[in-house]
This record gives sequence, C-alpha cells and structure tokens, in this order.
Amino acid sequence: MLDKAKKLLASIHSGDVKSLARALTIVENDLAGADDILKSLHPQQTPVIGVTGPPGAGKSTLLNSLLGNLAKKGKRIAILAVDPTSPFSFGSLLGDRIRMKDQFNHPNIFIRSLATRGALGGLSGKTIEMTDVLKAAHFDFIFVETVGVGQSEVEIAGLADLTMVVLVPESGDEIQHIKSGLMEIADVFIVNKSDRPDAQLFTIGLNKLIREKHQQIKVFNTVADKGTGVLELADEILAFKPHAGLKKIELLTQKAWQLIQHYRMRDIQKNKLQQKITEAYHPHFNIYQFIETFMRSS
Ligand SMILES: Nc1nc2c(ncn2[C@@H]2O[C@H](COP(=O)(O)OP(=O)(O)O)[C@@H](O)[C@H]2O)c(=O)[nH]1
Ligand SMILES: [Mg+2]
Repeated sequence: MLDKAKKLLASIHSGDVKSLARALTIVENDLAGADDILKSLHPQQTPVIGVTGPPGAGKSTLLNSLLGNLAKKGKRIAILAVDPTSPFSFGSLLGDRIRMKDQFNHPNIFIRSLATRGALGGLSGKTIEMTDVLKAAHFDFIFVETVGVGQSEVEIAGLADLTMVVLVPESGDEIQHIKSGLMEIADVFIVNKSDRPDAQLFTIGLNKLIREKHQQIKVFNTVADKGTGVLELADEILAFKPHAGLKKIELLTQKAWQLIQHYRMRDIQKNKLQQKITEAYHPHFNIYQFIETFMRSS
C-alpha cells in the first residue's frame, strides 16, 4: 500500500494532473490509502494564500482576475474553493467554473471545488490535508477560498501563510462592526467593489481602525470584475516570502490543533450516538455521565 502511495506521489511530483486529482479524491473521501498518501508527503514550501470574506464579496471574481495576472507571468497555481453555501459540490463547482471561466482551461491553473459537508461555514474536514497534497505538485502558489462565517476565518489563518480578507464597502459606520477577530488574522484587507460610492469613506475608516488597533495590515482597493487594482495585489503576492521561525511554529500549532480535533472525532458517528442515547435515555438522563461512558467505549 505504501508503495502505491509513493508511486502516486512520484507521478504528482512529475506533473501528472490526473494523479493529483486522484490523490485529492482519495484524501477528501478518506478512501483506502489516504493515510499512506499523507504520511508519505514530502512537504514543500509552497505558499498557501487564504482568501476569505462574506458570501458575494467577490472572492471568486477576484481570484479569476488575479490568477490571470499570475499565470501570465508563468506562475503555476492551484485553487481549492471551499463553499459551504452548497451542500453538494456540484453546485459550487459549477458556480466557480462560471466565475473563473477565463482560467478554467489554462494549463498553469488547477481548480478544485469542495463542499463543506454540513459543517457550518469553516473549512471542510479535509481542507488542510488536501492543501498538503497540492504541495506535492509543483505549484508556485496555492489559493484556498473560503466563505468567512463562524470560525472559518480563524481556521483559515491556521492553514494559510498569507490571509487575505475581502470586504465590501458598506455605509460609513458599518466599519465599527468589523469583527475584531478579523484584525488578528488578516495580513491583507481587500476592499472589493470599490466602484461603489461609499468605497473611499470605508477605506479611510478601515485604515483608521487598523491604526487604532496597532496592526500592520495592508489595504488594497479593487474592482474585481473590471480587474482594477489587481496588478498591485499580484505584486504583493509575488513579493511574499513564507514565514520562518516563531510565526511558522504558531501556524503549525494551529494546524496540528485542528487536525487532532478532526482525528479525535473521526470514529464518532452521529447515528451511533443517537442510537446509544435512545437506549440510555430516561427522564433523569445525565448527558455528562453518558458522554464519559460513551467516550470510554468508542
Ligand atoms: N460592482 C461590482 N461587482 C462585483 C465586483 N466583484 C465581484 N462582483 C460581483 O459580485 C457577485 C459575487 O461575486 P463572487 O465572486 O461570486 O463572490 P464570492 O461569493 O465572494 O466568491 C458577482 O455577481 C460578481 O460579478 C466589483 O468589484 N464590483
Ligand atoms: Mg466564491
């Protein structure tokens, strides 16, 4: 089995896209051989760029334009689009295909969509692992697009070397409502839809908030569907150097934390849980005692 995984990784390494797609499917669905693939990986330093923000902010449109720029410069790029708004990846795949239509057939660009399978926002259970598989291929950059709801921004910050938060200008006082958590995870803010009348005011307010919080976050203004401001963003990405030292260790800790959470939950099935609760239930049912017994027996 281990030999099979190593062979698959060797063909991914030599640039075979079909092998890459197959390995991703095995890992995504936890099929036989998934563990062998993950344990045989030889981690590369490919920068992972997280793109998060509310639904409809223009993340996919922006990526489409950005990737066009980077591909023109000869860069090879992978995108993992995680879309919790669609429980079936088909819908999101189609949506992203349409929005990223310019880049869909470009030889330097590899696009993969995945649904979050019932997770409320956030990363799909296998996003981290799939990103690591992508690192086995020779990409210059790996982009991960996630919808920013709930915990997902924090999760993406643990996965990505560079986190870009896409915002849309709203009325001036809305800026106060930017979740303070976003300030902690964003490396770059992108004010997209800067063709809106409130854009300038919003950007001024955002910069003020960043200064008040003593953060050093760059702010870019873009009009994604027109490609405005995208060149500057592409330059920022091209100049990016992956972290070393403490920041890297922090990121790895965040990543290990999430993986351990996933692994601990792996053997726990909800239907089995429900069945056990049905069996154990009585009017004075104590859920804490139940959980302790359940965990010991599973
Ligand atoms: N006016 C305007 N519309 C935009 C801009 N960028 C994207 N859109 C539109 O906003 C909608 C949502 O874009 P999409 O990329 O799917 O957003 P996502 O959910 O964040 O990926 C689409 O109809 C885009 O055409 C922009 O800069 N200005
Ligand atoms: Mg999208």
